[in-house]
Amino acid sequence: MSSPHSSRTLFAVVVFSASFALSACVGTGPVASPPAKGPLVVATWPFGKIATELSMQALRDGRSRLDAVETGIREIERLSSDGSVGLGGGPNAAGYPQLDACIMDGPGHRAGSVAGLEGIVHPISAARAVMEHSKHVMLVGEGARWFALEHGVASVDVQDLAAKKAAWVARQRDPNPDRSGHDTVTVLVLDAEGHVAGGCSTSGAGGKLPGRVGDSPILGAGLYVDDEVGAAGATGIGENVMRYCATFWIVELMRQGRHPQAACEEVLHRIARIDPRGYALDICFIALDKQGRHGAAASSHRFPYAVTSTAASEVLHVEPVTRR
Ligand code: SD4
Repeated sequence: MSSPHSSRTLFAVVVFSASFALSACVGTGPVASPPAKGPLVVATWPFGKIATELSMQALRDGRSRLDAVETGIREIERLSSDGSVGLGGGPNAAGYPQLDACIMDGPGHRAGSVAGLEGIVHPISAARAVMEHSKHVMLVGEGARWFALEHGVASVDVQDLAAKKAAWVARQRDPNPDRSGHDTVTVLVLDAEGHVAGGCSTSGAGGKLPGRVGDSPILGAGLYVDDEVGAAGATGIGENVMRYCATFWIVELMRQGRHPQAACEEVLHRIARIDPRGYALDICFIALDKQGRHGAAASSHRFPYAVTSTAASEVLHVEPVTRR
């Protein structure tokens, strides 16, 4: 026969379980993904599915998680698929692309990053070269291009860019620069051994000033990887990400036990609480943890992201977070 104490306990367990199930279902995003074993690859946007599938194939072929990250992102850079990543991406205000990218590996906490890169076909490979062949983490502009060329990363001629910039200045700069065409491919990889890595590549915000650097090549802003916890990546208006060290924050919430989905949502709410723009931030996050769980969140619009496991490859969607 159960004692009053044990029936109270049972009641508490039932109420707790019911409210947990409810909270898992009522959110704006999909029901939080259950734990799964790696390998797992997650990427931003529908075009990210091309990257996640190539990354998974690289892992299946026995290649490293860094090869997986680089292979997936290189293909998006090659395709310049939505006019936003790679040399075919959105130009800056003066009419030419300046590209940002970074790569980070969980084991060893190693990273490489390039920003304001001109005329380099695969910025992600340049970032990897910085990580693997220099003592540094980040190179920018002319030095980054020089380093990429030294390491054999494919390039195009940039001699006309100075003239483009001069013409833009002579036009007294465009009063209404084209702000369209900003997107980023961010790829997060959990390999079969349970290690994480990630990378991102972008042409940055449409209509940006020459020399503007966004969140994507900044560790802890556009990308962060921690081999004890997992990884997180961002896309959207970089200024609204980098002022909050958003991906570092997401990873730290996961370290405290949050599911990747909950961590992404929480950081959005916390940024919206602080920021004068509230939820009008135009930012999105993806995250995965070492247990093979993933999630995403978006501030202001529906956000599709790609997930490829050994069992399935799909584009999932999250609705913008419900304001609180
Ligand atoms: C940037 N975060 O440079 C990038 C652009 C982007 O969707 O991801 N847009 O601000």
